[in-house]
Amino acid sequence: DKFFDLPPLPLDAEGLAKDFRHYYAYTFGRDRDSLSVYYPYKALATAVRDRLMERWKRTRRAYDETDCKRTYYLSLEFLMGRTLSNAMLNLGIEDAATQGLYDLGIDLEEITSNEPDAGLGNGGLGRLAACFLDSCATLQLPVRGYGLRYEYGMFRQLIENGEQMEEPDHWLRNGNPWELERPKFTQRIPFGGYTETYHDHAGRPKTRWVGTHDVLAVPYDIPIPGYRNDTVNTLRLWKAAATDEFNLGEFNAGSYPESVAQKNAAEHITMVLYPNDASENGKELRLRQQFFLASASIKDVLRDWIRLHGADFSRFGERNCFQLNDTHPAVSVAELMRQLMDEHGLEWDAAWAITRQTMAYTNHTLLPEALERWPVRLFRQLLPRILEIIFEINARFLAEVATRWPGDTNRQRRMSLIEEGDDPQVRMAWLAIVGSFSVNGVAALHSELLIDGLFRDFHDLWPNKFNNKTNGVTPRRWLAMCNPGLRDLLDETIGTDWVKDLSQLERLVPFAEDAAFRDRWHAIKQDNKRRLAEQISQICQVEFPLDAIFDVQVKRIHEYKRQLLNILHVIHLYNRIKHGDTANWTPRAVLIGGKAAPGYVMAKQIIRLINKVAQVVNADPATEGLLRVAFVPDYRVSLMEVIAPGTDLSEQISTAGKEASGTGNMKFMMNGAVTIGTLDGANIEIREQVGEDHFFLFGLTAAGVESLRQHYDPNSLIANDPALREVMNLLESGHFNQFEGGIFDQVIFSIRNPHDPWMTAADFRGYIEAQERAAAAYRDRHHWLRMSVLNTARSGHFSSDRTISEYNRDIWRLTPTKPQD
Ligand code: DL6
Repeated sequence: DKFFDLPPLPLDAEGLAKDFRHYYAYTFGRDRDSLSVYYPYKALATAVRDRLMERWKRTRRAYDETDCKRTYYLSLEFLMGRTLSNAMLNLGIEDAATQGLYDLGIDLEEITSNEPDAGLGNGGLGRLAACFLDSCATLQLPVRGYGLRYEYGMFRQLIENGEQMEEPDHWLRNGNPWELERPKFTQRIPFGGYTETYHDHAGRPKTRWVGTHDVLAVPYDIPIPGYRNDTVNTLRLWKAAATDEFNLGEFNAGSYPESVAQKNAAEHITMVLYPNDASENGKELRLRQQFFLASASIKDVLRDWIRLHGADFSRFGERNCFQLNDTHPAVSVAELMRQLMDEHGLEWDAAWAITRQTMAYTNHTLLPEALERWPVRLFRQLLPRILEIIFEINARFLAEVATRWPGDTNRQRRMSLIEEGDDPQVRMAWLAIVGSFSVNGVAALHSELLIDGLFRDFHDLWPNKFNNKTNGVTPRRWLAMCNPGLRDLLDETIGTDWVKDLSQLERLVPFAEDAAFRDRWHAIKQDNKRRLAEQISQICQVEFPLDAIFDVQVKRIHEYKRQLLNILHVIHLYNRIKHGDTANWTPRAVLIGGKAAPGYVMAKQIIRLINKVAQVVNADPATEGLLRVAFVPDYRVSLMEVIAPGTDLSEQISTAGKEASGTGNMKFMMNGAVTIGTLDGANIEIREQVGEDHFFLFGLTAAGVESLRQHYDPNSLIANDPALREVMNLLESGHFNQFEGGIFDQVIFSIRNPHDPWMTAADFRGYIEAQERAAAAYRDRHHWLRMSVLNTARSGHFSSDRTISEYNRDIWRLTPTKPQD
């Protein structure tokens, strides 16, 4: 006990500075000649990590000793961004660290800006997982994240001659001070082989999966600190490694290169994140990743259960919950069945009862191209035992459907887990629904559209399974950390409780009427705009004037998100300037950023168009002081931390019914931006919260989009709208691609196409009128500031703490548990 009884580490400036110097000089062996900026970061990160470590152990002990119910958040993506500043904020040591380093002549911000982003996700879905972990720790809920430790995260985006280029992101190159390898908990994951039946000692027929090629799953743990509450939860990421016997055979036969090649093949599983966010990946390696995550995580959970409770699983179902982040980990349904039956001896009914009591599934998209289906033949070859179990689940499920709707074979075909055809497919969403006790969408509209459309048959069968959990974002990173100026004003005005209880922001409402308060609000916004403008100037060589309205759309590039509509508006403004139509003009700085999936040709052309339009507009002396346009390359979490505080107008302009929720919309709102948007995803709830006078609404509704489809005629819309006609004329005349004829033909065709699923032309008129209203509102500074204050004041609902409290109330039912002293 004496050995383990360590005094708590100091949290003051002096103590931090002392440890910082120790790590810098002794652990990393640096001195005054060392030029690398990386080591000061690593030394400070290590000092901060020490302070998390003691709290981490106390948290783990408390969970074990109270034997509380637990939830496991299974996700192929965790878009964590940077860790250091967030860890210091949550520990409450930023001021001490600033002071301690200042005393050593070092600027803290220079250090924190040297941390690479952990880009282990594509966009909203992965960042949501990261926000959820922060909220779970802050609410002291026993939740553990499980994911993959990709060697290469989201690619880095470069723009060359207006086009997107991709570069691999080897984010682990310099090591990762936040991870702790835990080889003791390594698991063995089977692939390939075949199944055979045998009889167990009691003479019962059993199945086993044999002849497999196994891969090791090695866990790396990352601490997830709660906000100033001593809780530190865990994100466990699996890395693939070859087993020893994997290469021994070949090695003994004298084929060393072959043995190393096999080892590499095993390790490929966690080599790279698939960079598609809105279309299925459909590759064998991706299915390997999915099963690898599911199998390793479930083995880990069952091992832990046995450690605490022995091999009696009768209470496992009531004590554990797996939350599936989209269908990516949905194979977990069958894998839990397999482990319970084949490895722990349970009968089908007992295993199924446990599975249906523990699995919960969140859907994140209605786009048909993103719905995962896997060829049965691929399953048979890679995961033969899992396929057998899926067939059995399906047979029993279809019997239930037949009992409920006798003779309704169409319905049975629709609901089958197997889609018949030349190349039959496993429908992963159906597997997730059948195997789960809860199915939720991520915003009110999205959840309604799910049960009215895609999941209708299942809703008919099990209406009580379906629920909504509107997304949220963590106010720690997305307000307190990224907007220190605003944080200080909030602290002074309404006290400091808002960081843990964002509904407190409501207390700002009366201050929207206070002119002196609005002036202070304005000064902070201008500071944040200056910071953003400096970055844009450095990265893009485009100067944003601070009196302009900062009009921003940053998110993945996708046709449904309609960056194209945004750029059509920019062309319209440029055309007005060229015609001298600039009376009562509001200067405008338009910022667009986002990555296109590398194989998504149309999205890449849209990026190119944005860049070409920006070139022409910015180079034209007529636009000076009136209009600026920039495309910021390599949009990522750390960039959003600068963008959100400096934004005036938030572009949320997707085709209604297509954006499941959106979460960028919430980050902008919290930081006092006003939204211009359609009635889509969480925009609807944002508008309800802030009030219709403080939101610039335009466009078709989801129902309007569907009913217009039958007779959509973009060409007559273009012919009858002079503004749109002139925009199309500029585009079609090659004005933005003078020496590169034809490069935008496909984009232009999509606008004129009567089958354009995204209906860009239909919303053009409403959009430019809403933009006009926004521009006029911005000219009245105090009117705008009032709206800005009210947006922040009414953003409390979009804290991920609220979302997670609802998950816990309706789905997980965990008891908040404090770490032990
Ligand atoms: O739920 C998080 C996030 C939503 O906010 C976005 O609206 C939604 O597009 C995204 N979904 C995905 C999955 N595939 N697609 N598309 O990333 O989830």
